[in-house]
Formats: sequence, C-alpha cells, structure tokens
Amino acid sequence: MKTALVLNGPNLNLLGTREPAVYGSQTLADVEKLCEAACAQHGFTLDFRQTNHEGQLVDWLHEAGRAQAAGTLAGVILNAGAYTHTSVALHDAIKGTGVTLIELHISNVHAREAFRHHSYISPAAKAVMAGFGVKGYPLAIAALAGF
Ligand code: CA2
Repeated sequence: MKTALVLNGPNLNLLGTREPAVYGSQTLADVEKLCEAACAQHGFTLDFRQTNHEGQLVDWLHEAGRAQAAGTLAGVILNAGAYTHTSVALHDAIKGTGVTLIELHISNVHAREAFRHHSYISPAAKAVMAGFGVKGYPLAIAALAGF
C-alpha cells in the first residue's frame, strides 16, 4: 500500500482557533481525520505532519523524493502556509527531488491580499488547489489516486 504524505507548514497548528471566516472552524486534528477517511477510501496509508520550520519541510521533501523513488509514496500534498509566498528553498526541494506534489491552500489565496497571489511552489507542483476549505485535503487525496 502506498503512502500519501500530507505536509502542513507554519501556523497551521493554529487552525480552528482563530480566523474562522477565512479558514473555517475545524482543527488540524479534524483535517487529519478527513485525510484518514480519504486514504482508507483510496487505498493509501496516511502520513500527516505539521511544522513551523522551513528547513524541516525541505528535509521532509527530500525524504519524500527517496520514498517515491523506492515506490512506496503516491505523492505529497503540501500546504506550505506563508512559505508558499517566500520560499525559493521549497521550490528547489520540489524540483530537486522530482516528487509528485499537489500544492494546497484552504483559502482562495487569489481573492486575498496581493502578497498571497504569488507562489514559489506552483511552478514546481503537478497541480494546485485553493479555496475548497479543509475539504480540499480529501479532494487532493482523491486526485493523487487518479494520477
Ligand atoms: O489558505 C491557506 O491554506 C494558506 O496556505 C494558509 C496560510 C497563509 O499564509 C497562506 O497565504 C494561505 C496561513 C496559515 C495560518 O493559519 C491560521 C489558521 C488559524 C489561525 C491563524 C492562522
């Protein structure tokens, strides 16, 4: 059984505690449960992680690249949070590993502040999802199953 790796970046541990109009009221633990159910449906094992540190995300992407090369990983769903808009290092890690990756945002970043309109992740991603709320996570897992 292949693994779906779901990586969450900075401040996503605060989900459900503030800004419910933007991000909804579900917590990251609730999101993990949604992902568990989607993985059970699509025959994946779930590996669900969150970090507030850019270098940790880079290390996890390298690990994902090795797992994909070994045939044990279906792909990565990455909500890089604010690093989406700043991180050349994440862009390079995705390109450098060749990992199959879906960029995901809970909110529609294009309907928000101008500084959220640019993504360093998008040019390196296989697909991009934004604005589906936390339901985007199970949708992205279903999409991984279709690749
Ligand atoms: O819409 C998304 O998923 C974002 O990736 C979330 C990031 C934001 O910087 C991106 O522009 C879009 C922010 C995550 C922080 O989430 C919080 C949730 C509740 C309370 C405080 C922060």
